[in-house]
Amino acid sequence: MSDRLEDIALAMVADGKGLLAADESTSTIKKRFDTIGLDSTETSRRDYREMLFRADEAMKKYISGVILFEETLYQKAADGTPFVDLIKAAGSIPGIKVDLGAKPMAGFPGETITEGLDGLRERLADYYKAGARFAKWRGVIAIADGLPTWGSIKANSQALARYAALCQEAGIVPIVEPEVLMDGAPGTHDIAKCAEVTEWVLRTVFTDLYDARVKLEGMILKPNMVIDGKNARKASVAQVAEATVKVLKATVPSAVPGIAFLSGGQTTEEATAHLSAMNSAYDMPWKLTYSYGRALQDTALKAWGGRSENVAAGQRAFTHRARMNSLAATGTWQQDLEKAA
Ligand code: 5MM
Repeated sequence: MSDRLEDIALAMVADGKGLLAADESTSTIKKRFDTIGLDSTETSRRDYREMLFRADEAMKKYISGVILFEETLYQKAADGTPFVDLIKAAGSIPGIKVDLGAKPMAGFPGETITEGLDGLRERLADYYKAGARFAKWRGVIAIADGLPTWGSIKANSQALARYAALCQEAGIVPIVEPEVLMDGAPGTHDIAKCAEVTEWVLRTVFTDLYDARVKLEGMILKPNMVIDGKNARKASVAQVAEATVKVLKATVPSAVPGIAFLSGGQTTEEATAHLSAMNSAYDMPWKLTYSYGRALQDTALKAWGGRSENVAAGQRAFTHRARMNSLAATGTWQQDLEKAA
């Protein structure tokens, strides 16, 4: 595999492939395991992720890369094989979440700033040695009464740009993830509000990326879709697709090779339907694919339930979701394929 940032970025959004976001931090994976009544330990986290990474068909055919949490990057499967080697053997690329989380932003009640820039150059060098060829940093923007503020958008955008520049210096492709939340409180905004905020955020981010001298050809954008709040869902699949494509066309330069969406609290099937609707109905200058966490994992997590006898069932569920999203990435998903399965 070539070491050029441009080639890695293109491989990440290869036809019919997308990213598996398996970078839940320790507190997030605990919340996920709580839903199946499983304790989160180093071993249970290993077993869960090993189930996913050993789902051969999914990994080889549909998953171009996996975003890992630091623990997983250095972790080994039960038989001692490093996870990085398992992922590479499937022809997929290991990546690493490098931000240290969204923390309350001083002076900005209800908003967060993502931390992790101090010492990042040194950490990136270590992650590169460990095999990571792309990274991810997530800035979080909440919509509520009077929010977001310009102060929080600007601070998060500048942090994303600084992070992206450091990644490229280290030979690592940055995934730039500015997430406008659909499931933050109160989650009652309409789709027009989401469009307005997403456009504001993306315009700011691309200005800051330019100012930071980030090479657009060597990055991937991971945005939210333009969608109404989780507690006010009304927009149809076609409306979400139309509004999302409109905002992206207005803000994302065509030099960016690919856009890989987060699912952000959409149901698994919604996330697939929206992606497919965009790819089937619009001509776009970039690849549009998935970088889903929950939308790729939820059904697999439930089918597995933390029990070794259910590993095959969990892998089947994961493979099915990955295949459906692969079809969506080429605009050829149909709802009856879900029922058939
Ligand atoms: C998998 O979750 C990622 C990390 O979350 P925490 O740092 O809060 O543990 C998250 O950034 C994720 O990669 C994206 O939000 C996409 O996941 P979803 O579930 O929204 O598709």
